Amino acid sequence: MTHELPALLYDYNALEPHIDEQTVRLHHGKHHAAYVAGYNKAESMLAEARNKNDYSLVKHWERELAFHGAGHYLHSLYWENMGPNCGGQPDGALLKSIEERFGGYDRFMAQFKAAGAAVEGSGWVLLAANHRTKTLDILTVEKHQDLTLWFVTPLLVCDVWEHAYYLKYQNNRAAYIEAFPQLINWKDVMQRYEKCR
Ligand code: MN3
Repeated sequence: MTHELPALLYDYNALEPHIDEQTVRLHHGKHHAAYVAGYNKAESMLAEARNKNDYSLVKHWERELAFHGAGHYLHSLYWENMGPNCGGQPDGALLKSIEERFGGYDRFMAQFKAAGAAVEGSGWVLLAANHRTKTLDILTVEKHQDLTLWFVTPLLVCDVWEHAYYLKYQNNRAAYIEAFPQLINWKDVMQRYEKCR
């Protein structure tokens, strides 16, 4: 299976002023595209290893598979869970679950922002549905794949790699995270939650 870079559902400048056009162009067209290419490469190299029955580099390609594959999926979700004229708060079943789990939307968002700001190095913060506990979790990820928990479905993700914010916010990751809620497409997040319930 060949993986492809998904088109954005909005213009490159649609996330202004919170995320600038140049950042979105580079982030989507260069960074995300590189993860898609890396994912395809890892899959083809593992297929070649099976054909040749030569697993001398299997550790390397399995690592590449996880890094680039997770990068591709997280970025795909990131573009979908943002949009122009968004923000506000969720409602319905998702809001109810957030309230039950975190003690209210404001407490949820406070933890989400703090967790994102605290990611060491490059990574992500996400809201996920946990299929074992039937509740929600806020998780942090280093790189695209480290520190993950199994049996979860990411619902909302925020990229906190420097390439997501450095052109506009420089080293001030907290300011980028502070602006992020104004871009959240809660309709998309709620649809994802409905699908996985
Ligand atoms: Mn990124």
